[in-house]
Amino acid sequence: MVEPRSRSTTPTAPLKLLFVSTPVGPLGTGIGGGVELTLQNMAQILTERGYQVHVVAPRGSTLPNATIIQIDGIVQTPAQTQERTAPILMPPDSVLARMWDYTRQVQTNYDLIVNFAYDWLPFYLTPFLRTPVAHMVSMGSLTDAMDQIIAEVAAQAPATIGVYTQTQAATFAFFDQCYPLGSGLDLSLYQFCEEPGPWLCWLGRIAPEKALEDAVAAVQATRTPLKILGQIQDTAYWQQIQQDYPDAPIEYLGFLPTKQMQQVVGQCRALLITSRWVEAFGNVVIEALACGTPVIAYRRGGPAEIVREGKSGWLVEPDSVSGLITAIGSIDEIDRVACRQQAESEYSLSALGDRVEQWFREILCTRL
Ligand code: HBI
Repeated sequence: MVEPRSRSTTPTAPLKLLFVSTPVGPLGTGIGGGVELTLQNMAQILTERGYQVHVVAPRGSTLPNATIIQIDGIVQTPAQTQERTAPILMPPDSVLARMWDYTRQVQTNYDLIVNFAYDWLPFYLTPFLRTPVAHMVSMGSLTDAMDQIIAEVAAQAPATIGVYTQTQAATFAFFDQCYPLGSGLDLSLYQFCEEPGPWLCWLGRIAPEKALEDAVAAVQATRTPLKILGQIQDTAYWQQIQQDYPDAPIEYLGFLPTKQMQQVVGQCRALLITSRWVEAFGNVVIEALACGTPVIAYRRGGPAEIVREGKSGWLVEPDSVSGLITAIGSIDEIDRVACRQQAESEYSLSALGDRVEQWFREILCTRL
């Protein structure tokens, strides 16, 4: 009897990829926020699947098991600190300019370049380059100059504008030309914790757009101890919070690497997300769910797409401290096992890897 032929899917020859990092700071320092984790996780799953991944990044960058080309130069001003009408900023001796000059020189060694910078230059250079560029857009609409240059690339090179969520895409006029990728984590790095301590936690870059003061105001009222983790990006802002809430039950633990961070988050009753701005995604949300820790978040941006109300946490009226206080009182209604299960079904590294491979295929076949 003739054996039925297995449906042969033509295997895509493993691609040679060049990842070009965010220029706001070295990878591994936390200054690059969520996009650092995205770059690291994409590099990990694609390397595991046989792709060659090289990473161009500012000097001082670290990345587990990836080939990094370290580039000198002045880091870029964080885009979220700029006015909407801000002109394009390029410091002299810019690390961004140098990373892309290097990329120009080596481009023919790669099948695809992936840009992780939320900056004007990589988008402007895209049509000058012979190797196709995929753009991982890490934030929602912030400035007119970025909106305009991304729109031009979206029109010239379909499917090359990757975003985290539909909510983030919706902040752009070209929302229907964005390719939603969600995110993903190496869940083996996150231990499920069944019995938390009394603490709540807050995790992220300490900067005005993250509105840490709302979380501090809420725990001041409920007298629930709050552990704070993350990079202090705006020192004056952090000092102001401590002055405004001198006897709030808060403890700052610094920016911890994933292993230590997840241990702390897993022991907490809930993660508080208080962002003032439209978070593109909210990696910290799926990091908490992976530990079994429910999430209390403003109904705004990516977290509002991730948190399942009453299942993996509570969504709160944006900027409402009293809403946070009410949700804190209802945390024990959430099943911590359901939180971990949502991370496993929707945000595993392999789920992200599938979505990214499909994205690359769509870009390259439109190029062929
Ligand atoms: N600002 N200019 C600029 N470029 C980036 O790549 C950038 C940024 N601000 C924040 C940021 N990237 C990352 O923290 C994102 O994950 C938000």
